[in-house]
Amino acid sequence: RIMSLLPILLHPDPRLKKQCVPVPSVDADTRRLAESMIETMYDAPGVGLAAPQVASDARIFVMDCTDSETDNNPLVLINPEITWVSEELNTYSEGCLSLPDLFEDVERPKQVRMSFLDIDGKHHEELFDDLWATCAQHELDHLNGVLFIDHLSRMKRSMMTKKMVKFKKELAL
Ligand code: GNR
Ligand code: NI
Repeated sequence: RIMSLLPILLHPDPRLKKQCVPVPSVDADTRRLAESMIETMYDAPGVGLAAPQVASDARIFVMDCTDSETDNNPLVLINPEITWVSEELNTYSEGCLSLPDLFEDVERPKQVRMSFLDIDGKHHEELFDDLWATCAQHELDHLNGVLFIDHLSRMKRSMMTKKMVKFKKELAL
């Protein structure tokens, strides 16, 4: 099977700020995109990857928070929606493949229920907890043009954006 690694967009990029569009039908193109996103996520490596990070505006993300390197458990979530959030909150030190090596604490509901379509177009509703819940919310944010730094103070956000502008300039040299 041919696998293709997709380049990951780096913040700041206008394509990371856009609202993504629902997938009208889960077809061969959708499956190809999801497969490439899974390969790109494992290669990075990351525990999640959202379509806008690879320059697609489809409402798709993939994640795998299993802590083993060998026993892969990728989930593909198409047109995901939050149907319930816990009152209990949880704080995680979050990172993002679009802001490499920058981490900051973000507080979010500790558990969420999400409805979504899988790669076969089948409807699911699943409860996510802890890192899975944090990751699912971080990825859903991406589909709405929101980055984890948007949950931080303006000062922290502008500091991290400045670092990324500098990093991207150095990359371009
Ligand atoms: O790899 C990732 N790790 C991570 C850690 C804490 C909270 C969220 C994440 S998601 C991130 C990959 C990514 O950028 N997904 O959009
Ligand atoms: Ni991210």
